[in-house]
Amino acid sequence: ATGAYFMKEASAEEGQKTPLRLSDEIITVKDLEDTGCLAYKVDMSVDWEKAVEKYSEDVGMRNRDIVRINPVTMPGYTEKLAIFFEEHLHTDPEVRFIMEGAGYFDIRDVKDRWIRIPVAKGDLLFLPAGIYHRFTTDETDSIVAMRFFKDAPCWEAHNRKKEETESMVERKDYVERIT
Ligand code: KMT
Ligand code: NI
Repeated sequence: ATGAYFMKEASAEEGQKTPLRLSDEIITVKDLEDTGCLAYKVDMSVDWEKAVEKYSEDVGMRNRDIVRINPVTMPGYTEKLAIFFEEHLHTDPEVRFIMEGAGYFDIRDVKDRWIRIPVAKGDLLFLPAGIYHRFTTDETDSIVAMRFFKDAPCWEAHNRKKEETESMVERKDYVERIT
């Protein structure tokens, strides 16, 4: 198991930061792999930086930064979180290592269902280029993550729009690979 599950939409009572679990059905490693996503647990009691660095280099990401997402130290937290939670894709993979705190990455599976992947300290997550996804903090409102990128930081998010994102070459390549 991966800790991931099919999720329901947030309601007024249950906001985006609650678990929003749809059923008891579990998502296996194989299910996640079918979407092109990978989730690893890194043992942080040993030299985790070396392991994380090696992994990111193996997937072609040579640079990194650290983002601290919380309402106390992050300017414009509410607006930033709204942006993270807009369904979008990137032209590069999204690789994150969670150093502190917790949150949720939501990804679309091949049938366009939302899968929620809870992440916490020690989790290393790889989302392929072209997959629709979003992120939110959980009710603890705090996460520290290492973000990896290729050469220059390229965070451009392409919000999902039928005509535009569906015709992107990275989207087409992704869909071809997973189907
Ligand atoms: C993203 O791309 O959504 C972010 O960088 C924020 C999440 S990292 C835990
Ligand atoms: Ni993203």
